[in-house]
Amino acid sequence: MRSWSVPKVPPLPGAGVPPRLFDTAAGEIVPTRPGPTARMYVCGITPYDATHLGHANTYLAFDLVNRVWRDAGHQVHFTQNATDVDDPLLERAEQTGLDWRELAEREIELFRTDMEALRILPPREYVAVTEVVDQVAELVERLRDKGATYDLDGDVYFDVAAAPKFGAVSGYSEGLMLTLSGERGGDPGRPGKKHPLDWLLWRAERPGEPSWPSRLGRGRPGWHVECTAIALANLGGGFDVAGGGSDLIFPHHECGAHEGHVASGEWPFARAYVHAGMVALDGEKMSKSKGNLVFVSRLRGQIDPMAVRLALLAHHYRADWEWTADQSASAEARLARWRSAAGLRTGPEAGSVLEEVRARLADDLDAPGALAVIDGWAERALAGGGTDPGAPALVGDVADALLGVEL
Ligand code: 5CA
Ligand code: ZN
Repeated sequence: MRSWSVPKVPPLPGAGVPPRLFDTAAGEIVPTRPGPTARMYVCGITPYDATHLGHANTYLAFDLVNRVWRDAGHQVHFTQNATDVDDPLLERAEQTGLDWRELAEREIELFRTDMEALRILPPREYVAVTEVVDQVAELVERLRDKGATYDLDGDVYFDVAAAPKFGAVSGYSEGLMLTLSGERGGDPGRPGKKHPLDWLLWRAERPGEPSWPSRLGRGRPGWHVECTAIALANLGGGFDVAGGGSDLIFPHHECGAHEGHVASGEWPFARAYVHAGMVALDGEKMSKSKGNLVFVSRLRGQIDPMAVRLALLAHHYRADWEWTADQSASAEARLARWRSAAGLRTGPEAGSVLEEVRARLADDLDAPGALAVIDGWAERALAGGGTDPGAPALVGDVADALLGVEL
């Protein structure tokens, strides 16, 4: 489906280096080593409610990866899905009396507007699951042909015994996996399964639920396999980064990795699994199901979207943190300082600002460190220091190209 518009990215002198990133599977910060084209898959929204700050924080993290790769001279092939058919969406549609398709379409459109306002670089392919049900069914058939699945009352399950490296992405204990599977859309207690951690690949048609014809019978895709199918079809196996929030480590990225492994024979399915921290409100993870949300669309009606971006960048992407209203005010104040400084006729030399911001971001996306570099320059500039006439414009370009903050 339609992606969203591409923000301008000003060119910068010289080139940066590909970022080092914390890979959940490795349990440490590792270099990314993309080819001429870096390949990234980032899990998209389930469009049953508006984009909240937690979503924005996650997409912003991967936008930084995108920008840093580009600055290092790479093309970036970035793909994202939208889970436009899934239980929570169907439930919300039922509750609100809306058609599930209309609900999904409306929220996806609002998401596009939010991403544009935040200057998030769009994916090359933005794929709704309902557009590719055939591809997903074909992948499930491929897994079945490899002997990795079994049938349970018409539903198709992945047999965890067919995944010799199960656990390699999350590193979680079986006990934790069982708990999380129950909390995050799995069905560890369903009678008849061979193993509680086996997961659903294809859900046979139920009365009143949407379904599509396939050689597996009428039904709809299970959650994890949608992303595996979309990533494989667009990026191929062995892509550079699979991304999302840390709530996707298990079961979503774990299960997807083994589907990809069995289907393609390639391991690892993604070279790095990168996860953003959780944003909370009032002590609890912001989530559509809990309803403790700060919507991006509402906040950007109150403050400049670039201040929203700065408020998020003030936290390291891997940190779990809590949103408080005072963060709006400090982000606005920072934006005003940066704009004043970047509007001066002269300023202190800024070549070092470029190099230091590059170094901070290449080091596992240290955005707070990068902000501090620009803060320091702005303070010196506003104090009247510096006679370089090119410096204010260069700092403006650094903020825009690398941090996505247009001054
Ligand atoms: N459609 C699936 C992925 S295939 C999904 O998880 N959708 S979602 O709408 O629930 O979340 C979209 C993205 O935002 C995911 O990467 C998720 O990890 C992230 N996310 C959700 N809640 C938060 C939060 N409170 N803080 C940070 N990131 C979050
Ligand atoms: Zn996903």
